[in-house]
Amino acid sequence: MNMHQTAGETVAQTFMQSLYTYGVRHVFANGGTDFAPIIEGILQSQNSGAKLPEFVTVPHENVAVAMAQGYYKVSGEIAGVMVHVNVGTANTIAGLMNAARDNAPFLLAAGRTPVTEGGHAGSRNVAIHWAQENFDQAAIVREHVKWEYELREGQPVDAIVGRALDIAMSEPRGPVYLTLPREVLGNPALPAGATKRDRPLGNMPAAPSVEALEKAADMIATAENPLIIASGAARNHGSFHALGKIAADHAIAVGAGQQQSIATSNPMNLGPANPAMLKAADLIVVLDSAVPWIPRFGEPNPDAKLIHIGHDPMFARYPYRGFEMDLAVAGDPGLAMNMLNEMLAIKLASKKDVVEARRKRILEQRSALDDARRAAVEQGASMSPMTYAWVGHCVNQVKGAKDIVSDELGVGMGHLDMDEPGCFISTSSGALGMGLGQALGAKAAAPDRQVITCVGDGSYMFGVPSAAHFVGQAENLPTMTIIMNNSQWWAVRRATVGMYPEGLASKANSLPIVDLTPSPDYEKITEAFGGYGERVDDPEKLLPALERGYKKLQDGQQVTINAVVRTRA
Ligand SMILES: Cc1ncc(C[n+]2csc(CCOP(=O)(O)OP(=O)(O)O)c2C)c(N)n1
Ligand SMILES: [Mg+2]
Repeated sequence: MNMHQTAGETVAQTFMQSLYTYGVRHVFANGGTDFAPIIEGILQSQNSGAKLPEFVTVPHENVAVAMAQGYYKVSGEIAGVMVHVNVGTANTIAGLMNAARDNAPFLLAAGRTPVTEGGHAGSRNVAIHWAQENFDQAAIVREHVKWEYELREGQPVDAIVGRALDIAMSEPRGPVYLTLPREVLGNPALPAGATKRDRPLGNMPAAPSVEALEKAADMIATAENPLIIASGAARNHGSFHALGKIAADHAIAVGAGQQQSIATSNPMNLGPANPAMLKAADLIVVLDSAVPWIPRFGEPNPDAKLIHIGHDPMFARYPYRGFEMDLAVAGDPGLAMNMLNEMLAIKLASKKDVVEARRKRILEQRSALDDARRAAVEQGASMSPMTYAWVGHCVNQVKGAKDIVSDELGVGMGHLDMDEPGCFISTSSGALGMGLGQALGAKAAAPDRQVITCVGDGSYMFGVPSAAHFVGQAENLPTMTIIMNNSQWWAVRRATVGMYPEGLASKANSLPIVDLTPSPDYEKITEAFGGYGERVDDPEKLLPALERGYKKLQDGQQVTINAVVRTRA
């Protein structure tokens, strides 16, 4: 092997071309010395006309992994992320943890520092090449990925890319990790492996057992007050509609959690299941929900029957999870809802009066909820600092029906009307700092839709705003960020007061490791990246400010509204 690579197709080029062949259109990338064959390969491919995914420069890995998740959540398509060896991998970890819990697949590729000290064009030539070698680089991510592998010399990179993407896209979906040593990437390309067959990536989702669903349908048909809890069930748009239909057809109340799983206007949608709803139910279907309720705050009636349905109703990747089950059914939640719906049509045909009496009760509950929602908005109309309800209501006024809201401790879903699936993408899986990047990924997936990011002031800073605004400007991916600025990490305050209700923290205004003061002019950060910003603390001025911002967003400018809010109710 020469000490300098000569022209000719390399493994790096095959790697990138096979990503394209398998349907990957974007790679969110943060480079380093391991990228030499990638960068050279991109230029070579431009000359040869070979098709590659678009490599998007993202100046922080946290933003890159969040972009891949937002991209998938909106398009249903898998994206790539490529980062620099062990250190770039380390910066992806919080995002990877979220992706694993959210079942958001992407291919995370990382270089590996050269392992040879000479003899190859890619051999070590800077001091960090020694420093960046790990005994086991994949150990950094192994707990949070479905599969990981290192490409070895002589192996068919196209087949390995196909396998990685297939595994990521099989249910339950999640991220996968592939390491690419620099020498291997710089090797001459091998003859192509098998060509890609014409089929979707991943396993076709498994249908639940008919026998098990018949049992479930019998249990639901004999229940008086069945309840479906569906926090994450509508990751797929089909299940959104299937859940809405079964609920409406058979008058079944739905407790919709932090994720969008059913249309806001569906009269059976009762918002997040509260302890009273849990207690009133004599049967609960836990539909693809990792945490259907928090036992300390209220549990179902001990006599209630509990049916769990989902791709993996045991949530085997959660170390401890103690929710009881009378029946556990593995399979696609949307398919399950469609099949159950048909079974219930037969089993409930003679019980129309029971179903209609139940519908009446649910509609009353729904109407009380709607009244409470209106009352909270009215109360907030004149309050400064502003309330979450007021900001949510105003965002609802400006947003279009198909706009996407990326929420991270932002306004939440309570005051937003969303009747289309894929309009609300939250990041509620533990690691903060995903909201901004997720919004950018959503915009890349749906350039014709407007994307609004609602984040807490803490979440905004976790999201590496300079890197996110950089991508917004450089890639022409304008989004509107609304910062819920309560000048603190309120969640940390709540945790302290929750554990010590009579403690000193409960009486103090200012708390250590909670306050984010002095609160900076967040709106000005966007301006450095060609954006438009406003700070608003007067509730009357919020709607006009959002309207001005939205107009600029439509004109292609990124926008930040720094909304000064009081702590959550
Ligand atoms: C990466 C990461 N670091 C720390 C935390 C712990 N944490 C949870 S909520 C929170 C505060 C978030 O602040 P903000 O976004 O302003 O929302 P608020 O609580 O004020 O509503 C923190 C620090 C976390 N979840 N993730
Ligand atoms: Mg805050």
